[in-house]
Amino acid sequence: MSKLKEKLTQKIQEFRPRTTRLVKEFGKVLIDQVTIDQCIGGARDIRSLVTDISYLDPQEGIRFRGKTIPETFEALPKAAGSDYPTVEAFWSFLLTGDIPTQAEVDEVVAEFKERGKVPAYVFDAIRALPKDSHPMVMLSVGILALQKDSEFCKFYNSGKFNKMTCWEYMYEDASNLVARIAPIAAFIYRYKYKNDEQIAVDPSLDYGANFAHQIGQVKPYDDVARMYFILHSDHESGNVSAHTTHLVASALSDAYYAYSAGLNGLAGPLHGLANQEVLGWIMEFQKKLGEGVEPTKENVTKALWDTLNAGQVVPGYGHAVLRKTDPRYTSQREFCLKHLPNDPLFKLVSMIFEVAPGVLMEHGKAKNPWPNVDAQSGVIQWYYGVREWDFYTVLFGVGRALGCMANIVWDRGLGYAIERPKSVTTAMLEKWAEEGGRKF
Ligand code: HAX
Repeated sequence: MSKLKEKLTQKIQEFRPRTTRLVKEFGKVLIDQVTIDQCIGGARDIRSLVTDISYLDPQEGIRFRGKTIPETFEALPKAAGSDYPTVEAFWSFLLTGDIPTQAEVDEVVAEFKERGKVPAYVFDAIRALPKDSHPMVMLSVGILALQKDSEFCKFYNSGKFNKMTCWEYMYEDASNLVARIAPIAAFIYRYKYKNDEQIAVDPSLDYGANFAHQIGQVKPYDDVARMYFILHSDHESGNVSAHTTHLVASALSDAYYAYSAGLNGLAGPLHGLANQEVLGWIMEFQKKLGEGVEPTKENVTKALWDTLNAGQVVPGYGHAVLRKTDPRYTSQREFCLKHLPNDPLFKLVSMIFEVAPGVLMEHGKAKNPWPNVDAQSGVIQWYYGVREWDFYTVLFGVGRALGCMANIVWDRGLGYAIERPKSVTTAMLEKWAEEGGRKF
């Protein structure tokens, strides 16, 4: 057994009594109430999911295992010659909550090279799709194709299924999925946009550097990949991709079924596709502006109002939980200030950042007028030559796999139940509205 799995076994065993005690001794303690607008309005803010892997504070933003983004980057061992930690170090941290030693990271790096070998039938399945399929379809199909080799599924069908140990098989699938999703994404990139001229894995490289290599990028894109995958990994459990993955896995579907479904949710324009929408919005804006015309605060303001007046959302702005600038936006902005401060697209995105919150406040609908992670991410990709912006959500999907997979391993480790909230009818809501609330 790998050291990481050994450590995880110990962590899960130590943790279990906490969950068991809460259910047994305090199961009926009230922690929230549900109102009609929450019921109709997307279950917003209802406290009904549990995760210890990340927590999203509306004012502060995300913490991974209790650490802010800068603290996470600071604490984890860095890739050789890099400012950023390896994805492997972060994976170990998300799973266990412990900062791994360099030796522990090296072991995961070596393990991922074995796990990361993608079976040929996955590529065949992707190649069987029309080439103008969206790359998120290709990614979702690629992940689903892996299901055939699910260890969890084999264990379930073995007749020896056991609720206490099934997490170990979920861990195998989750680790394989994380290790394989980046090479699958790289394959899709080269297949769809680079004449199917594939670049072989370089076994001397870590996860992020190998992804850069396989899509045909050079330094410092290795750091872009590491930063990008880590920043997009997890945003507690209520967002569509994480929640879908958790929900599907709660039926004891394996990691491949669950994450393929999660990716389909990520592909929505109100969620992960927003990064593609941001670039699309900017390109449309520049086209309308005409060649040689400089963006100004005035014409950016007008473009934002045009979008809002057309009944559309401003992509990259607003959030269901956050009520301030997303620290994932800030982290990417800091990268831009260091590496591409004079890039015209970065300057335009910075100008939108100056103007959009005021416009959204005046518009008066969005509860959070500040930028989210997607407002900044495309600029970096564009700068380094990854200009096929319909691919950007695939990059998000690679990163999000880390959080979703760590979560479903723990879900099985702690024996979380199949998810099944209760629905009501509109007539019931109307009755309770008349009566001033439901009588318990
Ligand atoms: N532009 C225009 N209107 C906006 C808006 C924006 N950026 N953000 C919210 N609103 C509107 C909503 O559409 C809603 O209008 P209606 O009452 O007419 O339905 C109203 O303001 C209240 O919405 P809210 O409570 O502030 O926000 P929600 O929790 O309902 O939605 C969203 C959160 C992120 C979906 C929303 O802010 C949005 O559509 N933003 C633009 C798309 C985007 O950037 N999505 C990515 C979010 C981050 C993420 O998940 N990344 O993956």
